[in-house]
Amino acid sequence: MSKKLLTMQDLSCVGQCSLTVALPILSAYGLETCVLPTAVLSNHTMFETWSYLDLTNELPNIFDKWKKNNFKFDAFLLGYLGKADLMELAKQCFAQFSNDGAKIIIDPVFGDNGKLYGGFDLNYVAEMRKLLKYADIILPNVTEACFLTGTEYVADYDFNLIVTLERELKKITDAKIIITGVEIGGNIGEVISGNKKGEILWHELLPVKKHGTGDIFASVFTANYLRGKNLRDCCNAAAKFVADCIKKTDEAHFYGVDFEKVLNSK
Ligand code: PXL
Repeated sequence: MSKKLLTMQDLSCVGQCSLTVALPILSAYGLETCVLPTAVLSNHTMFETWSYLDLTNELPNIFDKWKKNNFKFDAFLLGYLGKADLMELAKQCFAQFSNDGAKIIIDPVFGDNGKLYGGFDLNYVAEMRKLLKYADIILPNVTEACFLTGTEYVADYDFNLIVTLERELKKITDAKIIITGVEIGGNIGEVISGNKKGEILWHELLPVKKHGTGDIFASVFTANYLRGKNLRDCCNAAAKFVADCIKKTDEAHFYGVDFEKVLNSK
C-alpha cells in the first residue's frame, strides 16, 4: 500500500505554488496525497491583489469527521499556513492523526530576501518557532532562519551567518535542519545540519528567480525522503527538479514555473 501523506498549506487558485504544486508532484511520486487547505486565495500574494478566505474555523469540523472515519497519516508536509492560530491546529492534527513513526516535515514559509511575505508578522514567526519543535525535518530559507532565531539578515551574508543560524536553530528544535537557498559567492545550495562544518551542497545558480520554487523543492525533497533516500540525495533531487523547471519555463511566465513539463517527462 502506498504511504499516506497529509499536506497542510494554502490553496492559491492561480499561481503555481503551495497545494497546486504539492499535490501533483507528491502524487506523481506515488504517495497517496491528502490535503488540508488552510485558506483559499484567488491567487498567490506576489500578484498585485488577492482575495483570502481563511479556513481556520473549518479545520475542527474536518478533524471531527477524520476522527470518526479513523484516518491516519504516515507523514505530514507543512508549508504556507497563513494565520498564527493554525499552528495550534497543526499540533492537534499531529496528535490525532499520526500513524506510528509518522514523519513531520515543516517548511516554515513566511518570507524571503530579508522580508516577511505580505500578511505575516512577528507573532506568526513566534508561533512557527514553537511548532518547529514537533518536526523531524525543517526546511527554512536564510530569511526564515534569521527571523526564527532573531538574527539580523544582511544581503551580502557569508558562511559565518549560516553557522550562526544552524547553531541557533538547534536551540529551537531537535529536527534535522536544512537551510535552503544559501547563496554565497555566486553559488546556491543547502546546508544540512550534522554534515561537516562549512559544507554546502552546491548546485547550479540560474540567473532567474521564479516564484513557487521553494514549495516544489519541499515536495520533491519529501517524496524522496519518504522513499528512504538520505538527506543529501533528497536535496540533490529537489534542487535538480527545481533547476529543470526553471530551465523549461518561458521567460514571459512571471508568476511560477512550468513544473508540469518536468513532471510529464518522468
Ligand atoms: O510559495 C510560497 C507561497 C505560498 N502561498 C502563497 C504565497 C506564497 C509566497 O508568496 O503568497 C499564498
